[in-house]
Amino acid sequence: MKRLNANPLLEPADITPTREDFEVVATFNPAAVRVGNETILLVRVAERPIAEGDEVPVAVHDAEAGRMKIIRIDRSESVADTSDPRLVGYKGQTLLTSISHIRVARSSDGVNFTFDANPAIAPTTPYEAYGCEDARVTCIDGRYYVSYSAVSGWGVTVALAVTDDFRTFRRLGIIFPPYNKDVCIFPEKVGGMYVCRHRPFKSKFNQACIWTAYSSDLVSWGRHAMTMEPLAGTWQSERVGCGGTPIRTEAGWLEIFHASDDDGRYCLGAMLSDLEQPERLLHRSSRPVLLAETDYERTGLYGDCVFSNGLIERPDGTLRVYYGAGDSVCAAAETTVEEMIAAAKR
Ligand code: MAN
Repeated sequence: MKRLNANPLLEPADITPTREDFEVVATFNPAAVRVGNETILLVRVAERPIAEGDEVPVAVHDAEAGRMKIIRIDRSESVADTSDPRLVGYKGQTLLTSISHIRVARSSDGVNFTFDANPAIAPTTPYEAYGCEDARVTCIDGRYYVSYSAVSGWGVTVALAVTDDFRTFRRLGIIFPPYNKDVCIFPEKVGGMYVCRHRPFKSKFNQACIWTAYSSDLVSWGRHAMTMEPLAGTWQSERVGCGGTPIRTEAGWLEIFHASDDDGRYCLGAMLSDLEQPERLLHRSSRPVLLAETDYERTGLYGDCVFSNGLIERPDGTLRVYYGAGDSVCAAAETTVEEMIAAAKR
């Protein structure tokens, strides 16, 4: 893949926080879709209350009260989790050091983006108390379905919303219970059913694998099947998860997935699955198609990280891969369907 010279495309300085007492810490992991002449990104915007002194301020959305609750954790009270700056331990709970919402950014050239003035999907339901993260968007019969992580003290779940205009979004509820994330919906039915990928978390018995499921209404999912496991001793040893909307090609469904190794380093890979039975993996790349190399990928809220949930195929067979870098900014790279098929088979 070739990175765009304009990278990073969006960064925290490009947006004003939702409140004067908040600061934006990251604008990353964008879903991507072409609508007419516009490229639309659904960006994860992570904010936090501005600290006053030696504290870790945490914002949690209170659905009943309909507003944010700020918890000001004295550093002496917090259980420092130095392994992950995204989390903070407090009174036996694990909280997030930032709260995310999903925001639309628009562009006529796919490179220069402007954020909408207001959030598209912001914490509202009790399942979203800790935030709405990492959207993926799929156009089916002219409507746009958005899946995202809804995070709360009840765990990481997957929620679904639908929009026709990217201005108003209607919530369709939680489609996967905890712990699950990384859901992308295929752009067409296979064997008369909708298809998606999902990613249950690892446990003492299982690794974090990519699963496939089927549905007749996009809300109730079944016929679950394990599709792709991590590979011990490689760049994809710790977890794998799907990327943006799969693309139908002659060689199978093409997808750009993310993977992390035992050191928590995130790379992108290419995979191909059977057109008629997408739960059947055909090929996966033995080498990453993108790994964190530039400054904006190696540093940030969580460095050494490239994570893609936005994939756009252009009519000429070129691919635009939108991705989050260092859990902090949005970037994009360019490649072709042919090249990614070859990479998956390599
Ligand atoms: C992980 C990371 C965070 C995210 C939480 C909850 O720790 O992906 O960025 O906020 O999970 O989803």
